[in-house]
Amino acid sequence: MDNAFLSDGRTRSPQATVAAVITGVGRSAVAVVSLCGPRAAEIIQRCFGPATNGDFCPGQIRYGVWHGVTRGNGTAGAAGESVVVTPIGSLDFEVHCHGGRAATMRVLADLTAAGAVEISSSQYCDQASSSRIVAEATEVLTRCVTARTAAIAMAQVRGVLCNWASDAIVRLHAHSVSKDLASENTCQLDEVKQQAAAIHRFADVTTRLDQPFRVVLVGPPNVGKSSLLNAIVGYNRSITMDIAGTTRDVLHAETVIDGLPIRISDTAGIRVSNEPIEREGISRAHDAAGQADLVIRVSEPGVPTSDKFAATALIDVLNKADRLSETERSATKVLCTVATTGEGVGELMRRISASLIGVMPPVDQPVAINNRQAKCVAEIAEAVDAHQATRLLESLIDFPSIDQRESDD
Ligand SMILES: Nc1nc2c(ncn2[C@@H]2O[C@H](COP(=O)(O)OP(=O)(O)OP(=O)(O)O)[C@@H](O)[C@H]2O)c(=O)[nH]1
Ligand SMILES: [Mg+2]
Repeated sequence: MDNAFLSDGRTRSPQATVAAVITGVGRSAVAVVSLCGPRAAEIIQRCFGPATNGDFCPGQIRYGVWHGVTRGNGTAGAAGESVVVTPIGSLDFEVHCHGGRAATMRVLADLTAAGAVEISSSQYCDQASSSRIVAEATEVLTRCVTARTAAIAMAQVRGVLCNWASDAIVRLHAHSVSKDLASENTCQLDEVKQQAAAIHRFADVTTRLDQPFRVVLVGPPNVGKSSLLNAIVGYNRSITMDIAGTTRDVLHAETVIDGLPIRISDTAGIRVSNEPIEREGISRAHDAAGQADLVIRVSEPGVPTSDKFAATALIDVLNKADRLSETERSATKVLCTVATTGEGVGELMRRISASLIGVMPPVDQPVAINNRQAKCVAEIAEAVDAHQATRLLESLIDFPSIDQRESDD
């Protein structure tokens, strides 16, 4: 923490206590303001009234009221807001407040009024950790726009992957020093490799936590794809009309469902067509479905869904269910919706969320947050011996190697 810079580029004193908003700018339910330095505990005690008594311990979640500081002109801060404060270490705290700009800026203003120096999130990333893993996770965290993706990035900022890798190095090293423990060493290596493979299984999703999930609506013309998109996002993004072939291109809308950032795409109705523009639209619909995390295959009563899509996940929807009799409706196995009234759309959103959450790791699990980390864990999963695995783990963390540390000692 000795080489931090002030916002104007001057080097700050090594004793400075710094504050930075480390969550991304944009829609987010919760924002995180980090406070770090020798005066952090004193400043937190000045601004924050915990709901329960007792000393702060690292890793705790302390609810309470943010009452801020009385300003130099004698005015008191705004009315208290409920926040969560998490001590990370004796010198580091996180304040989790409402994600709106006013609430976040108020916390930051109180911290600086109490003596902290404000720095940008990128300056914070540069100095947050001696481990490259944590610095990379901090950088991704600044770009996450929903609470659910930020929680996974935040766990890595707190060191979940870094701790796993350090622990694996220690385990492999401890057993490699004794020849008698050769078989146990093989067990340790197998365990580390399995854990690396488990981390890599989620890499497809965890390496793009700052990107929305791709959900694509496909189906024959006129079944109500555009109407469903509008019902999901809550405004008329797409033109809807009782003419088959209304949508020609792929249209996108960004939304958040159950804390998941989602880019939902509407596509041209798929049918055999000789019309060049429509054919191009249909080809683009197939491409979009091929790259989707989730395909919603829409049909209407009497119109079969014959198309097959090689998507990771698929939800079938029967729209225009208002045209079914009660008996027909109860005999239908797929999800029924009426896009024009919103009926069934809530259930469709629940299924979208359940399907996508299924591809995400539990929040407290180590994850590879970028391609460098994903490549590294993939190689660890294939390591031929403990020596190679150790080298790869060290390059993942980017700490000096054990051999280097021993020769330094
Ligand atoms: N009765 C009824 N009509 C619907 C429903 N959903 C959509 N419609 C109507 O069906 C017509 C076609 O809807 P769109 O949303 O444009 O259908 P689409 O699948 O996007 O059509 P293309 O873009 O041509 O592929 C419009 O007139 C809508 O108002 C529904 O659930 N019930
Ligand atoms: Mg359409």
